[in-house]
Amino acid sequence: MSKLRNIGIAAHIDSGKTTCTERVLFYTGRINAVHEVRGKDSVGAKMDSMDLEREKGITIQSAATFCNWTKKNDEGVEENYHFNLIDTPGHIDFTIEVERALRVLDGAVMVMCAVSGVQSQTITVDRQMKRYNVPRIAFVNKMDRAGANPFKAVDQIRGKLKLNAAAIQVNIGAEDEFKGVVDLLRMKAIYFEGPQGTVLRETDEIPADLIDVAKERRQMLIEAVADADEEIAELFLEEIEPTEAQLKAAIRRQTIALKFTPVMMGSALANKGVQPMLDAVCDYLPDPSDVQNVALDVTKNEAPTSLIPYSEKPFVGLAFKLEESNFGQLTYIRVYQGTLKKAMNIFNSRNQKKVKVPRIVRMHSNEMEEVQDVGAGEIVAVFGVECSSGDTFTDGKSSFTMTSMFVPEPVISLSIAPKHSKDGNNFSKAMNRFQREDPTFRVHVDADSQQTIISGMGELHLEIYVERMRREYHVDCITGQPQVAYRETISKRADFDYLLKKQTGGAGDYARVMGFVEPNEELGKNEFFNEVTGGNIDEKYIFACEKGFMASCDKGPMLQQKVLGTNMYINDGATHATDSSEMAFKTATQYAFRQAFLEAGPIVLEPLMKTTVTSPNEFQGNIMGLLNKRNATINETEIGPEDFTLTADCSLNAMFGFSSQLRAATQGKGEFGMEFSHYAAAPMQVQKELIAKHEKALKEKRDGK
Ligand SMILES: Nc1nc2c(ncn2[C@@H]2O[C@H](COP(=O)(O)OP(=O)(O)OP(=O)(O)O)[C@@H](O)[C@H]2O)c(=O)[nH]1
Ligand SMILES: [Mg+2]
Repeated sequence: MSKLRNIGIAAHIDSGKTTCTERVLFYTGRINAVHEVRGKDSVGAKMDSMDLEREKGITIQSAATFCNWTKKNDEGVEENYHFNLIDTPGHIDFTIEVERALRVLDGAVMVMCAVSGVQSQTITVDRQMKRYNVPRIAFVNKMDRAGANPFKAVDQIRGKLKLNAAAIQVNIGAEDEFKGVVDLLRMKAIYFEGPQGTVLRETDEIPADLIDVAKERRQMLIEAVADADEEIAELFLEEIEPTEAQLKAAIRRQTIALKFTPVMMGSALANKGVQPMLDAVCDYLPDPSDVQNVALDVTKNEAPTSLIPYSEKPFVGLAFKLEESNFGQLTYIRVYQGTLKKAMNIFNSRNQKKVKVPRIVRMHSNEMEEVQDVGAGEIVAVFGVECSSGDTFTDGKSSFTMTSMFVPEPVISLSIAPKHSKDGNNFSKAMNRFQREDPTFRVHVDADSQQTIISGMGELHLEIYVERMRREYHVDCITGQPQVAYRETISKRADFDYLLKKQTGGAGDYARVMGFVEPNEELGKNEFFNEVTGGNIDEKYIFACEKGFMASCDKGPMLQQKVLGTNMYINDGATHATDSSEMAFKTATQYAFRQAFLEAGPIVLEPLMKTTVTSPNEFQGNIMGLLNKRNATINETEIGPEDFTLTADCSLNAMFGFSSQLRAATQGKGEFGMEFSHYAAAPMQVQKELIAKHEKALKEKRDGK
């Protein structure tokens, strides 16, 4: 177990995660030749196995693989390590892939670009790593690029991500002249030579012009570790130089304790620096037994219980990702405790369903290798186990469930329909599949228009599914304009007293509900409160009221968009002996809600996006102009020697078409990224327009009928 590492590679888009992973697979002997992302040989990297990924040169789905790395220990003895590795996508639209990888991994390599440093998605990934307490090492990639500066990245990790980080290497040369690194623990120079950097030449001779830099950086490293580690702090105070073993042990301790981040550097594309990074994974990232994993015991009121990664213990595993394959559903499972064996019965904690495990495989991107059993701490995939993503499995002897992962809300949606009606079957098959695989992709049929609406994290996210529908299911689709997912809320309290009374021949409808609606703090979950005393409304009718409230929140009174941050209290009412019914109370509550909501200072909310734009300095004026036109709030501008980066809050609504305008304004050299930040009130004018447009559409539909 001490030789097992479950690691993820996560970073900003295009920083070189897949290129690094390709090198890892090559140096560990897992693949025989290196193929580049967007390479001229048009083969494409192993981990980007989907055609779409290879065409676009981006990762869309995370891919898992495993490999063995032989490392010399401090006594010079070779030791064999086993890695399970997940390469994740950088584009924010596929962020759920990062989320669920980090949920089950023990450690991560955060890749950064040596020119750009900390970028918008670096910040997102940082947040995700912090959410699941994932220890990490940082790898500053692209040291061969013009303007590369690894220490700028270190400063930004410290400044922007607020992490106690220090370089454990310094670079020998940079840009075209980048040759290798100086290892600051051993004070040795390492050069990467031979074909594809496979030959490591180590020497005690540090280039003369680097000796001072290396000494200074080593001192900074010791100071940073001393900030977190008592043992090193004591030595530091007594001005004793720690030994290599002491320093290494302290870096490992504090990295695992999330109090220190060692930073390394290299260039995956130029085949430099990857092997020491693999050594660092062994040296500094935890093995499964170094990490605390907790499950909730359902029989003991969900008391948290530590899982013990012993293969002899009862089995507990978490299904963190599903994939439809030619051979049926493929379920990725992290084994937290016990052993998973072929033909064994496992139980889904959510519904107690028993399933037999017909096949266990280890994944190597899109290929698989069958295995008979796997022990604690491993990551594998199984066939024939129907479940949802996030389900916990046990051997039936315990009732553990593990907390699931954070799933962000979709912000953009569009209507979709198959072009030819004969494709209806495949269309729904694909929709079902995509929805089960990806919790951030939602499908619903609008009750009024009968249109199928898909929602997701961004334009690219939805575009990819439409394209996959065409390629994998041969269904051409017609799609509507992308729509922003607006929300509705209120700004003050309003009381209601609503009487529903209808007499239509036989039994009538009667329900009276009284109470108020009120905004809750910070756009929280909508809540319903029953404060009726004295039995004026029967318990079962209260339940119907709550249902009415839920239905109203699903389709708000202004735009029929979801309601946020609104509480409803019912404190009195009246019931009729014969005419009251659950239906009547449900309906009355919906009317009451509508009335009160519209009196409670209603607001249309729109998603604000944290937007990061990077471009050569000469275009700064143009970009400012574009953003000002969109009423963006500019939070930060950082001007580098050639490029500048700015972050701004922009409404998603105003950002449609931005990518082509940015391209035009920067001769194609500007780039931007967008990530959902929060909901905020839309400008008054926009609110009015949206409501008017919605009412017009409603009226047209009514008249049409
Ligand atoms: N100059 C230089 N380019 C690199 C380096 N590593 C990767 N690249 C290039 O950067 C581009 C993106 O590389 P990828 O490996 O696909 O990056 P990624 O982080 O996996 O991207 P996503 O998965 O889409 O987020 C490709 O064109 C690579 O050839 C490097 O060390 N130096
Ligand atoms: Mg990639």
